[in-house]
Amino acid sequence: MAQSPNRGRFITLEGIEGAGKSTVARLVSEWLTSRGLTSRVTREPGGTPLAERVRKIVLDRGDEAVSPRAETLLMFAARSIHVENLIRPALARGEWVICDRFTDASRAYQGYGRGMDLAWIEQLAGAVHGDLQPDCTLLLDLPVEVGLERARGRSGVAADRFEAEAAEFFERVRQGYLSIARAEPKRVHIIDAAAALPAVTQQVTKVLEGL
Ligand code: Z5A
Repeated sequence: MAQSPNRGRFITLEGIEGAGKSTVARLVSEWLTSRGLTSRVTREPGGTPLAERVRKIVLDRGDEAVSPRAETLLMFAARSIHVENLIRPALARGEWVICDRFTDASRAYQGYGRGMDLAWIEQLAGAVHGDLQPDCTLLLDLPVEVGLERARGRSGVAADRFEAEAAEFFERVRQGYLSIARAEPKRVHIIDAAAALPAVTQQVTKVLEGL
């Protein structure tokens, strides 16, 4: 996307389940507000009413199988709606967009986790948002068992198709995320998310100040 001087910044949050993305999204939004910047917190899959309907289709555990290929396509269908109807318009208005997961999640979960061809995922990314990339990605990294324990500590919500996966799956996803971070160190900042919240906040703030 040709960057107009007034365009907002696009920040994405990534990590395995229970890494603290929603918590950090709120923190980033408050930090931006305290500096007089308007921000918009959103998530994937979802973020708009129509994309949230696709989210339900792809996450719900139904009787009918969803192949890794179909899962990947549904993630990008939801992303296409989200990019066109929410992300691009908000950035054009000068708002900062804080997105809980974006295409790195497709690379990590569908690519490294499910074994889908990474080159094919890049083709889909190019078709859906070729000229729009995150300005900054915070990768909340922590051991799988810590993330799963945190996530499962939340009561009252039935496990979705991902939450029902085994620890080995999340380990592949975590290693995938770390490979992405090694390949793009300028964009992807690794945050030690196993640390207590004040220490996480400190790491995140340091990255934001550098933007
Ligand atoms: N998915 C995909 O496969 N491909 C794609 O392209 C996309 C997504 C976009 C839904 O994502 C699923 O979609 C996801 C991958 C797939 N499945 N999985 N796994 P989601 O982001 O909606 O769901 P999630 O990853 O399960 O999010 P989450 O469990 O809500 O985690 P979180 O937002 O990272 O964590 P949190 O809610 O902020 O924190 C979890 C708990 O830990 C909570 O009680 C906090 O108070 C606590 N917490 C947070 N930080 C700390 C620290 N530092 N110390 C102690 N406790 C903490």
